Amino acid sequence: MEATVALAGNPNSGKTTLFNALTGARQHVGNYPGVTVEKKEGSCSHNGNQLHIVDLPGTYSLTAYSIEEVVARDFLISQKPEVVIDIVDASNLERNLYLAVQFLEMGVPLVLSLNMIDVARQRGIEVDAKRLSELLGVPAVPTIARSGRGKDDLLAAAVLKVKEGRKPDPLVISYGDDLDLALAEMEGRIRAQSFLTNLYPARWVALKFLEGDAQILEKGRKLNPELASSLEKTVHKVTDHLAKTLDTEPEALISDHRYGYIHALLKQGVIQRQYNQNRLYASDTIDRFLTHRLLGPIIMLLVVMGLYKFTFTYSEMPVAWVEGFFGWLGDLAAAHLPEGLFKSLVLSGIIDGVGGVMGFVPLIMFMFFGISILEDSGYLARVAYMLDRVFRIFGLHGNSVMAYIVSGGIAGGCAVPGVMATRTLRSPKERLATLLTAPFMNCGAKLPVFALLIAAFFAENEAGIMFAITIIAWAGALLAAKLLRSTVVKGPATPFVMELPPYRIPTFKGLCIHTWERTWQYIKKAGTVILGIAIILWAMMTFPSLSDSRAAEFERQRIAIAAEAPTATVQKPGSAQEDTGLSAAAQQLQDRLEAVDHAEAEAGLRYSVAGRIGTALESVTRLAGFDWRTNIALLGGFAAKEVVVSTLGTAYSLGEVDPEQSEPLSERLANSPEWSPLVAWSLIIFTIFYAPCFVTVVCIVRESGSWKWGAFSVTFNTAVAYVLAAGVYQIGTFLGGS
Ligand code: BGO
Repeated sequence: MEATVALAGNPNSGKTTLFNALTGARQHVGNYPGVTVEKKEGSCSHNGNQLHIVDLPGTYSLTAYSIEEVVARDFLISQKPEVVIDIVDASNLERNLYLAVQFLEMGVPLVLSLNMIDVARQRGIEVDAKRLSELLGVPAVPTIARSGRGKDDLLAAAVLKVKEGRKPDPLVISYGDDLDLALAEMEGRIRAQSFLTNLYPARWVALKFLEGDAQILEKGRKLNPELASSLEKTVHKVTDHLAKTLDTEPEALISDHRYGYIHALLKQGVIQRQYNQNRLYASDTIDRFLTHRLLGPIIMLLVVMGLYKFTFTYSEMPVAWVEGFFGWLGDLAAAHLPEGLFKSLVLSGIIDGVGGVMGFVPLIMFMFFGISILEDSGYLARVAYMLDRVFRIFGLHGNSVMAYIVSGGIAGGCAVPGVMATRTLRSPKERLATLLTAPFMNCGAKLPVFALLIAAFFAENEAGIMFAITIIAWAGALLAAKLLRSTVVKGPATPFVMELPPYRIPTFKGLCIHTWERTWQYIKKAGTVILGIAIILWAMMTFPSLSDSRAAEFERQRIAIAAEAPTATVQKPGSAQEDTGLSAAAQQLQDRLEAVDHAEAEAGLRYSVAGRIGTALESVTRLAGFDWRTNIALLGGFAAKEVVVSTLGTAYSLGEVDPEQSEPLSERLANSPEWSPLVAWSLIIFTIFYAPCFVTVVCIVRESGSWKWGAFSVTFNTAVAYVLAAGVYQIGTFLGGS
């Protein structure tokens, strides 16, 4: 076999020494074409295999900052050596692996030479080559170039790599929310137009655009000026955004995350320091407490609990203001609109539907603010790091943590980017198990449902209940993952590495921008999708209306009651005279009339399309404690989870005797005989686990590449949700909790 082997590495890593040790006298020196960079070539043989060795210029990175970097990169692309041996200085692994990670991101077949292992040892650093190789997925061979030790093992590993002949999948590192989203979006466009993809991986091209790589920008502009300029526009947008929110640039953030990746990698048992060399950085010192095996999880739970306490305590007043505003708006519309369908649409459909969702904007804003602090400071990455260990037990991967957190692991995320974040997982099985279970997390849309039920039934312990909901979601997701990994998505586990970016003090401006962006997304959704769905569901709950004969029957009942007491003053509840005192007979009359009104409203709702669907499902859902109105709300929740609240708002206001009497939905539920804390728990459980919203299902289909998994997630999740909710309700009822 004959093959070309490129030697690469940082300056002073021992590249020349190794080159000489490998090639001996069989070498010659020239120049790379067109530049004055020296090119050394030589040859050697191993077990009958002929290897042509090319010494690449020493570089620290693969971005076109210097002529050496451009030469090294161009050689890899134009000559396509069968294997690259990256010589890393084992006594200075963190910095040297920076280049190795970039080779892996480029999808280059790589073998690591852990050189200067003797120097590392002298400095008290013991490197576990096997562990490093396992984590990075490439061979790592300890060498001492000066004495030639390890030379044969290195050649053997290189020959084996050539014989494998498999082009490795490029390494995907997560660069944080902002960059990952931009990268995914740019990658899609690059792939769609096969832009430079004959030379480089699509994500790598996107990354180079973000890093402002002069050579790739120039190549791109020549090849497809239109696409290049649209990519640059995205880069400008991201750059502005990062400058405002994190006071940094894409390039710096990319480098932070790469170092974070390496840092985390080395922490996973790759390096053992024999004695303290005072080389601990500030972040390391903080990490000693925050990611401590025992202290870390306790601090993490306290932080999450503190976040909920902060959110519920400070949002209480503004939530009341917004609710008050919608109440006032309802009164205003009730007073000024003429009786009829339009009034019902405005009051029951729009104001109660959208108002119910908008009422939670302050709460969501506070929650997002708290989460932005955790995220921007770098703490969230530590949470992920700590949970890594737990994830392996459930057949998931360390990188699954980020997908869970983005999906709402700390309440308030969204499963759509969460499902997309699973792209950082290399094993398809682990990726599938993650994307199927990430929607169990408590996304921002489920929050209003929980907030409503907590306000109605558990107002005395809001933060505690929210904390319990978080724990239930995590436990459920992990157990479901374990179940999937032992059945439909069986397969071996792969090693994991996570990025730990250094700690930063978040800027107030950045926190406000991140909070506002997410809140605005929520408000926009309430004003568009949810408004639309609220109107459709209102129509479904209003039509067809009761037949004339049935309406006339209720009217006859009213007339009959009124006729029994010709002298009593009959009035509507809530009117001004109500409090002035009625005689006992008049009060009794009024109650009877109210009962007829209520029966008519309920009969009307039940007769409607939605009512019929809800009622048809009732025989099954009763086991979980849900009546037909809740069924309608849950069906609406499949379009978007916030709709559960808006639909309950509409259903209960349509079913009310007097919809003009503005009462927050939470009070209506608390006063309703169909509801109890047990029903609330059952609905909470169901909401956590049942079918993801429609957009998430589409994303699951796209990411898994099959409708089968989209359909699976709808049926599997709903079945899990139903079994759990019915279990809770039945056991609770048995114990006398209803
Ligand atoms: C001098 N172990 C040890 N201990 N040293 C090594 C090893 C190893 O595994 N590998 C290389 N070195 P280059 P680049 C030197 O030159 O190959 C040493 O830039 C000296 N020179 O011997 O040049 C190697 O090609 C005077 O050391 O690196 C060399 O990648 C005193 O690392 C240096 C001491 O190797 C760099 C060392 C006049």
